[in-house]
Order: sequence, then C-alpha cells, then structure tokens
Amino acid sequence: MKVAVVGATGMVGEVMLKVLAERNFPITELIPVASEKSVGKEIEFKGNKYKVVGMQTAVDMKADIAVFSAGGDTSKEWAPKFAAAGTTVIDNSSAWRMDPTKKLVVPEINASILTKDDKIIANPNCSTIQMVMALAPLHKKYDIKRIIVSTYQSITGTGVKAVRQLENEYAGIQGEMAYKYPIHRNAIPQCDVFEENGYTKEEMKLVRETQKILEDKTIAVTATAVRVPVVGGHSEAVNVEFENDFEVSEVRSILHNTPGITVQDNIDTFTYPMPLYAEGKNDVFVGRIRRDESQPNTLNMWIVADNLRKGAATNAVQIAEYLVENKLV
Ligand code: 11C
Repeated sequence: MKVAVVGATGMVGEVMLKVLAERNFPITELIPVASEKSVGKEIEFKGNKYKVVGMQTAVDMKADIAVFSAGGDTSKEWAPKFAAAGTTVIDNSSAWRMDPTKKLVVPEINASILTKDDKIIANPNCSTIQMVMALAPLHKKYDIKRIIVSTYQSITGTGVKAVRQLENEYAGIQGEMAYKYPIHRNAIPQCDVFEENGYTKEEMKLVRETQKILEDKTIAVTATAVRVPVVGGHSEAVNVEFENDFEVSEVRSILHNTPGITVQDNIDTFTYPMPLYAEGKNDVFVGRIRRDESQPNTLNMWIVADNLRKGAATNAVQIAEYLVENKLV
C-alpha cells in the first residue's frame, strides 16, 4: 500500500507513524505530508528517513490510503481532492463525522458498514471512541436508554501547544497559552468551543457521534467535558441506564470478552484504570464497574484510554487494516 500520512509532523501524526510501524502495516511507499512550513523536513519511519511533501504533491502521488490528522479546515479542503484522485481518506478531524454520506467507524463496532465506495471515512472523536468501545457490547445485550458522562481529558487532545503550556507552568516560565487559564493545578470545564446550547463542541460530539456509531438516535446522552493537567490519556466517569436489568458479574465478563477492552477492576487490590498506565497502549481500559444504587438498571464505570492511540491513530490504522484485509482499497 502507498500510504500518505497527512499532518505527519503533528502530535497525532507522530503516533500514527509509530502505530503503522508497530503493527507492520503493509506499506510499500510512505508519503509524509504537512503544511508548506514543514515541507522538506525529515521524518523517520522504521529506521529510514523520508522528506515531508506538500498537499498538492501528495494528491498527485495518488496514494491508496491517506490518513489525515491536520485539523478540520485542512480536511474539508483537501480530503475531497485526495478522494477525487482515487485515494481513500481516513480522517481524524470533526469535518466529516456528522455528514450523513460519510461513515463514522470504530472497527470493533461497525467496520462492516464500509464498502469500496467510501472514499472519505471519518474517525470519531477520542472521547467518543473509548466510551462506545465499552458501551457497544452492553447496548447489544441490555439496550441503552441514557448515558451521563463526565470526562477528564488529557492536554494532548489540544496538541503540542497545550503540552508546552503545562511544561512552562511547571517550570514557572511565562509562555504562550493554549488555554484561557493555567492548566497546572487546575481543571478547566471547557474542551473546545461553546455551541449555542451552552454545551461545548466536545460535549456535543459525545452526544451526536455516540448516536451515529450505535445507530440509535433514541439513546439520550448528556456530557460534561473537563480538561485536566494529565498527559497519558482521557478518563471518563460513565453512568448508563439500560432498558433491561443486568448482573454486574455478567457486565464484567462481556467486557472481558470484548476485543480491544481490558478490564481492570478489583477493589481488593486497588486495581482500576488510570491514564498514567494507559499511555502508549492501544486498548481501552474499564474499571470501577458497579451498580448505580440510586435507580434501577443503571451502571457506573470508569473508562480510560490513550487518546492519541485508540482515540486517534490506532483506530485510524485499524480502519486502514480492515480496508486492506477486505480488499476495499
Ligand atoms: C480533545 N477530543 O481532547 C479532543 C481532541 O474532534 O478530533 C480531538 C478533537 C477532534 O480536546
């Protein structure tokens, strides 16, 4: 496969290259792509050096697959140009996710909806991916009625500017701010911009993308997304009400048998997921699984994942793997 990595010099792009290499994705030619200011820079992949090319050059190189992690505006402008050149685009931005003509894919859940005609495929938002990974198998069994989710999101979701802000604040250096407020020793109840309804875009992604992936608009979702001074991954406290009752032991066993999920749930040994330990891993970690004793058929869980991996790069590479395995590219 001829593979273009668009946004190769960014935070997700770097992890993308790492994941492609780790999983031995069948690459015959790698095309690292970035904005004009990075053209000519060198990146390393499997011990070899590659020169970064610009967008139009990459379109003309007619890759089989292009994985985009370069922001919504770049995706809106360039994904259709790559697609028109015959390249299948897997897009990490929010540009196409809610477009009814585009598929929103978490491979473990709904890769089977993909066909050869899907030339722009949307990768969901990181906080949505890790939540639906744990909820999809439970939805099948017990039928979800309502989800209440509170997130504790890593600064890496904002990008390298936020990581620098935190490092500067640790060191007591005045520098450029990625957020309106200090993030060190803080929790900022705003991820992304506000929408007209008073929720942030991140919160509404959790609502809309969950309904689209689980193919059920009747699932009620409400979210509060919070940025915390954490690097390794996003954490989520999820309260989920089902139509049908469950046994906690059965929930644990369903999750245990779900590919891509690792259950870490033993209060006797103080075992539960934490972002410090999820960092660098491809799985979604679930723990603190317990019945909500305040109302029937309701469960509480704590879900953690490396937002740059399963929340972004790993999920995109898994989509690419599915396309190759099923001869859809
Ligand atoms: C965050 N979820 O942590 C965001 C980052 O829509 O792909 C990814 C934004 C997106 O702030």
